[in-house]
Amino acid sequence: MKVKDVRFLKSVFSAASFPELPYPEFAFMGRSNVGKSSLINMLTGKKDLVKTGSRPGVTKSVNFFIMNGGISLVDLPGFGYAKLPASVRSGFLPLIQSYIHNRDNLRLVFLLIDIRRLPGDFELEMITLLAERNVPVAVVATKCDKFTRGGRLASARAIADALSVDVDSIFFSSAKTNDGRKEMLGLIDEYGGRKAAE
Ligand SMILES: Nc1nc2c(ncn2[C@@H]2O[C@H](COP(=O)(O)OP(=O)(O)OP(=O)(O)O)[C@@H](O)[C@H]2O)c(=O)[nH]1
Ligand SMILES: [Mg+2]
Repeated sequence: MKVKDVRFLKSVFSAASFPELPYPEFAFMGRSNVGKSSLINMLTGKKDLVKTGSRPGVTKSVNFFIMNGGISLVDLPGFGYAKLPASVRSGFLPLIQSYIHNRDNLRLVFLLIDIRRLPGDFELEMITLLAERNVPVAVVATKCDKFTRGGRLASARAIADALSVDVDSIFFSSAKTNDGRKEMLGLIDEYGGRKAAE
């Protein structure tokens, strides 16, 4: 898929304000600081489309973008960060949960995990919730530029074991080197993006 254009649609802070859209939707989910916003910038080829930052908790709302006039991309706030107080850490969880429950056009969720970390309760809970809603999940190991090829594979194996998924199903991404861009855009195509944007 070629990204022809992408535009910001709306930022919302509650489920009541989610826009009704006729497009297939793809969401980016994961802990704070895993690189959700950076990945959207990388996939769309627009460096400054979404605000990113070195401190966790940059994205505080659910942000909707329209790609190629017919695909909706959604940047979600992050969940958890060990260094933040528990109240802040879990504050976005209800919003993320209501997002999953309210989007009938949600075709696929990219669940991002920092390649240097192991998934925990949050990721397992999201996988369960998404399975209950029959929403496919693509697990993405982000920031793969931090490792050599061998290191990547070892980490992907550990992530796959923790989530009980096949290691070959894990995508690698880097917002620095554009690794994974083609594969992830291909997945968006496959899950309804191409038809939508024609
Ligand atoms: N080396 C490297 N750094 C990355 C990559 N992706 C993101 N980062 C850095 O990680 C930090 C967090 O990136 P964001 O894209 O803001 O992360 P986020 O998941 O949207 O974070 P929240 O909005 O706080 O939940 C920033 O300092 C980015 O520059 C990557 O692929 N490689
Ligand atoms: Mg963000």
